[in-house]
Amino acid sequence: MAESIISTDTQRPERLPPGQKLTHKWPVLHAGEVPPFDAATWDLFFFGFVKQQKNFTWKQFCALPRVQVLADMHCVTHWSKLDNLWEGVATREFLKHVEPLAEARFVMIHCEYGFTTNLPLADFFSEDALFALQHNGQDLEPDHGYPLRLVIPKLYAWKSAKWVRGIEFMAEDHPGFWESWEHGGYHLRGDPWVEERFR
Ligand SMILES: Nc1nc2c(c(=O)[nH]1)N[C@H]1C(S)=C(S)[C@@H](COP(=O)(O)O)O[C@H]1N2
Ligand SMILES: [Mo]
Repeated sequence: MAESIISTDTQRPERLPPGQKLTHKWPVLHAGEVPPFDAATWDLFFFGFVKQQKNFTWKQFCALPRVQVLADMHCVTHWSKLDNLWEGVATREFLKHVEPLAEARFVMIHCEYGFTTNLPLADFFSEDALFALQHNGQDLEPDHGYPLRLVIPKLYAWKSAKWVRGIEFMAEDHPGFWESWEHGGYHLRGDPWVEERFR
């Protein structure tokens, strides 16, 4: 049985962060094309400021213990989708396999076709953060990140990177795709409760 985790934001009396509206549909939002998936060549690579870099094949990733996380999703474009049940592998699980160096304070998430997003290390290893394979009992749709996306419930949804392939541990913070000035200058952290929308 997968361990069950409830994201603490789902227990707030007011579920909607300031400036957000409820949606019951699930909008699709990303830059560029939906990538293909090939289980034979797919891998998930942990590198940068770690004691030893580590690579997981699809088979190795699928053998890891699972968690289920109930969480809300808040997009910076003002929609929120509540009560998502994600299933996958907790980011914390990887602390058993990868040892970040003392200097590591941020991560850069690397995805198919070069999409990136940056996060503080503490947010990446938040107790409700996971690499999700499923949403509400179904494998992710290609549009929503199949086979694997990151889910960081406590931050705006652009940090929940779809089609994730690599985690780079960094000593200093660097802007990812949406955080760069060319693509909108989104906030380096992105806490929806204090409207960290832009930097
Ligand atoms: N690889 C990738 N992941 C991404 C994005 C992207 O452009 N590329 N956009 C982000 C944004 S802006 C949002 S709001 C969420 C939306 O997830 P959804 O399409 O599953 O609703 O995905 C995030 N993950
Ligand atoms: Mo977004």
